[in-house]
Amino acid sequence: LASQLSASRDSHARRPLQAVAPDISPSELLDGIRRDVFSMHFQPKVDANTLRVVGVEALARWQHAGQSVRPDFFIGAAERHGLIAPLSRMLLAKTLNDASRLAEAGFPLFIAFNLSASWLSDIHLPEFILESIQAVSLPAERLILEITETTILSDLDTAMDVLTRQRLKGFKLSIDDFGTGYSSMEQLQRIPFSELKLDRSFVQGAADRPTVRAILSASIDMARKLKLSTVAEGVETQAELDLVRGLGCDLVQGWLIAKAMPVAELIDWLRSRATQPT
Ligand code: G
Ligand code: G
Ligand code: MN
Repeated sequence: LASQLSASRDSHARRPLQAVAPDISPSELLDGIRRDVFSMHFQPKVDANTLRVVGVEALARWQHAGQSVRPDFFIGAAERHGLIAPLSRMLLAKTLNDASRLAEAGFPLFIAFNLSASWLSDIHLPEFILESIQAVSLPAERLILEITETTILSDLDTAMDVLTRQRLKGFKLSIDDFGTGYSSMEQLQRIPFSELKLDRSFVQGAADRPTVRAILSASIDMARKLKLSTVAEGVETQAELDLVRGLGCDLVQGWLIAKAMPVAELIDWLRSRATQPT
């Protein structure tokens, strides 16, 4: 496992990686949970115009040999081995714990957590999440649940039931990786989302491909009409920022602003940003 993890650590090919990723066995996962090798990193989401930080997305990491391995490996493996619930419960607890630290440090930001497809089919999930946030006194409206477009489509009925109850409890719902799943708005509008995250392949492709730009532009317009706030993912350059800002995108997230980082580093980053002139 050690060599497999380090061999693919630097790969950026997210989806192809999943297909070739070596499987992680149930006992390796359980052992990882027991030894507490997982932690959360946080990537800022900023206002596209003012660059003010409004929230963060929690991204799971496996601390391994001094490196942090991205979740492509272990999330998929946990789903296949029926271990997504214990893993996700632990990741949510860590996220909420770090969210408390952030709030105590004076940064009551929106916290986005990625919900796995297989955890979503648990009908007790809305109650569980509510109890979890109440335990750390986080207001429900501060939690955003990101669900990938493909997840929603794979079981629209269950997704609709569980997600609607989550929305009723006050959490915000976000459509993640929009543009990759061929869903129709007719399907998506049946679920009470408040945010649409434009997949980074569209954001990055829009600069030099007019057809991609047209899709991006149409998606942003449609989102606005549906009163969804929009987030451009994977913004790496000033040109990409200018482009999505020009198209009317509300928020941006990407390496141009910051990579995901542990909560202590995030607090330092937020503090140094607060004292800088803009
Ligand atoms: O940095 P990045 O490699 O972190 O994330 C890769 C993918 O893994 C993202 O698409 C993200 O949705 C997913 N992911 C990251 N953290 C989590 C998590 O805590 N739970 C789930 N289910 N997916 C996650
Ligand atoms: O959940 P989601 O699919 O949105 O996961 C975000 C993923 O995108 C994470 O793997 C994160 O590390 C990655 N990411 C975030 N910002 C950038 C960026 O600017 N460029 C690239 N290539 N990847 C990014
Ligand atoms: Mn996400």
